[in-house]
Amino acid sequence: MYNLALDCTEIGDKLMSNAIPKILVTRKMPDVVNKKLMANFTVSLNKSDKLFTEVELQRALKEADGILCSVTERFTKKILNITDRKTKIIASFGVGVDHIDLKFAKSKSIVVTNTPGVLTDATADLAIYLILAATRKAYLSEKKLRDGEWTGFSAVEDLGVSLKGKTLGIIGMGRIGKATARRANMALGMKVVYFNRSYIGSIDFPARPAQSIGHVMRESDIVSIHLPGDKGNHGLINEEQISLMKDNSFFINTSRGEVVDQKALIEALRTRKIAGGGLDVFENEPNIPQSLIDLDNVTLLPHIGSATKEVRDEMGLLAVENLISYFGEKDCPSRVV
Ligand code: 8YV
Repeated sequence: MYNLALDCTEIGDKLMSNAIPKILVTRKMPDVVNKKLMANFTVSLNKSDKLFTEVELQRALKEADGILCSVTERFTKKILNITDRKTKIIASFGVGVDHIDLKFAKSKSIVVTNTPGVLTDATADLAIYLILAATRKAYLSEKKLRDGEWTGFSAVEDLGVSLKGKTLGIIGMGRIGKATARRANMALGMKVVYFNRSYIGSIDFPARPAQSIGHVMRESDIVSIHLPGDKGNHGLINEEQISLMKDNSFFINTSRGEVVDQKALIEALRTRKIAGGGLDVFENEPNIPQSLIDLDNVTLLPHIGSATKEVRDEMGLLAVENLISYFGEKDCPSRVV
């Protein structure tokens, strides 16, 4: 029987059959997801939601046929490279798979799946929220009110900037980049300029491609980052790129903290080189430098891009669908490698 160090092992309906694959779930999941898992597999849940140590992750790889993980579990080469590994599939809860060494997983024939599509709208909604929060000085204004420093209406203090007619620069015009741009254009009346490494054919709203990231940085009133967190993208938005931004412009990131030189960004915000920002992702989460916390011209959120009840259910169900397909010897709906 399943015997992991965690405090909860739950066994699905079909425990007694040896043929039922064993799935280990690294984080607490929505009820509907647990139910579907237990109807199909022998399941080990993590009810306390305690993070796995490296040793526990390796033990999981030795004991489970499949693992349902989240962004908090780092499947590095070191972790994956064990001789007696049983796990054949890692179904990740989320679209970004930068926490898994895909190249190594592939070389060991470990299948990796993700959950694209279902979180696009929620993440784009949050990018728009951050654009509005940054440009309307939401954090500063709310802080003033809560600190009892609001003395009443002023026609001239703490003014933000209007979005209509301003240019939103999208870096990474994938699903979420497009959904953010569409909202900005159609709902807020913004112009859109974007950079994407590969050619984007069909865009059903006005959007102008730029030649390079630098062009987007230069031309935009608001820059919004939608790049995958692959190693090749780490630090791509560096000091030089940030220095190209317009004075009084704003910086938004809902993708991965690692794609931005966080120190350079903090400096640009601190010196008011740029007017403000909105960040849902950070380098080395959940550690946030005090120098960023101290700034009042940036809204900071704890990686909640996909955090709605509906979307988290859908993400989990898609992860389970991937597992069911894999063990049913069918094509997984969203296989990465
Ligand atoms: C998830 C995300 O919440 O999907 C992603 O890549 O960053 C988030 O929306 C996270 O990955 C949970 O594992």
